[in-house]
Amino acid sequence: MSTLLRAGLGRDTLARIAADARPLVEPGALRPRVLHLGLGAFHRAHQAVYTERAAAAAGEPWGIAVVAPRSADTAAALRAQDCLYSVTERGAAGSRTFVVGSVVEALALGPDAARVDALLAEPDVSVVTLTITEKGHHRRPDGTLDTADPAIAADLAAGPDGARTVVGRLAAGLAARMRAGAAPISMVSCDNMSANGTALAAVVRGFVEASSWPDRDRVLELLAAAVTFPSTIVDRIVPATTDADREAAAASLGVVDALPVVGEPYRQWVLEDRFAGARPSWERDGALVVPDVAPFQLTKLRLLNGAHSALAYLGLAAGATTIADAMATGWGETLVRTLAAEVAPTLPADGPDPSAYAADLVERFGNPGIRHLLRQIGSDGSHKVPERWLPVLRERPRGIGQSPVLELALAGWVHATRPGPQGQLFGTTDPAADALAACWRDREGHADAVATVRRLLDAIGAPDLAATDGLVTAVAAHLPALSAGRVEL
Ligand code: CS2
Repeated sequence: MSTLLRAGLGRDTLARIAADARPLVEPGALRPRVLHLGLGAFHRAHQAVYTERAAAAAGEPWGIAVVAPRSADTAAALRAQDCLYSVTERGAAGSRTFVVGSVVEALALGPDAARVDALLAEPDVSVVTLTITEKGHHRRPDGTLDTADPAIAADLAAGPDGARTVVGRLAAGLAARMRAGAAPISMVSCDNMSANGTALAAVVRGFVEASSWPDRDRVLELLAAAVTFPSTIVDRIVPATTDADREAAAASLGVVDALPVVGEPYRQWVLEDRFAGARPSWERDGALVVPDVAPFQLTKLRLLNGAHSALAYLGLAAGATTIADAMATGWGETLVRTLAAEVAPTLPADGPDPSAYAADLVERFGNPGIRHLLRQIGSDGSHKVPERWLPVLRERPRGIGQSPVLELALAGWVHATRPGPQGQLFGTTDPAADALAACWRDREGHADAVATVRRLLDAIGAPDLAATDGLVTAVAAHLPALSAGRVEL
């Protein structure tokens, strides 16, 4: 049946869906007790699933109010479906589609600012989760809030009611909650950054410090006493949804879902045990709540995300389109395994075993049901590369050829920042694209490979690595082969 003839997903059409594909909770019985910022596919396939299952297992009414930082359209589309949407898990053994019912309210940060503030002030809301991406933090390379960033500067100038960034809105909303003496609250970062809780705390506190609020010192004290920022590791491969995914979800459900998500069957969530108040019992759905997440966090960032970025830039240079394509080349699997061996000495000894982790990655990245575009992973490199590769390069010996896999990967990124006909080469996007493009020319308009590599490293906050002769020489030496589409591992 064509999608034109099918009814849309909503509470009144749930009965048409197979019983084992319906939500595990009764959406009408839930209250918004978690506020989530960042309405992307990842949240819908990850935290929202854990929260639904935790609520169902515990019989507690944990609903989520989701906030789209930019796209009012996504929030409206979700509202049009009574906040219901489907997840399709695709693995080697086939696929399964089911509807998730934990989202109870969908808002857009700009138009719905007053409602977001009201939720932040609500004592019953004791958890905020966030997937706002690395760039959504507006950090300087040293981790402090970039008050010169135009969006942050505008929020600081606008005052508490006018904040449009997540960081500004959160700072203002938390300040109001604290002033009103409402209950403590936990801010749970779910972005791919090391010590992500600490990173989020730094920018929220930084916003309050930079504000002109007369009571800002008092607000800072109250935040320190009543707001916690646990670090977490989230993991699930969830590519951007395509039209084909929408068709497949409709065919499976029998109703049209405008916002389906597709992901691998695997998922993991490790949370630091530092909560200020009540939270869903996510561990009832397999989440791990541990005293220290660092061993898991560094392993995941440096091995999974690090390998993802390396496959993205090298794969694009070699003409591949998806992660599975890159894995099917002669070098893909070797890259994942040798990168893990290179990174292993920089990982905490009490984390997962790096070579076993790499073996799992080979299988996950090769999943034939998942079309994860290299262009998507390669975007925002100026924010991802400093998290995924640069700390490893700093911790390893610095001589030429000392980190051969990361030198090659870095050359892949350098190559991808080259200005192309539409922005960056290969169509990757980056908020720093113009600054990166400018690194390809010196003041006289000449391009010298070693100098370009130095300027690019400088531009992403790594002057120390830019000054490391062995590294920049090795990276520059890979560029001619990459320009010819060859990955020489
Ligand atoms: C990816 C991640 O887009 C990217 O940069 O590396 O989104 C990755 O798929 C997830 O972190 C997997 O958990």
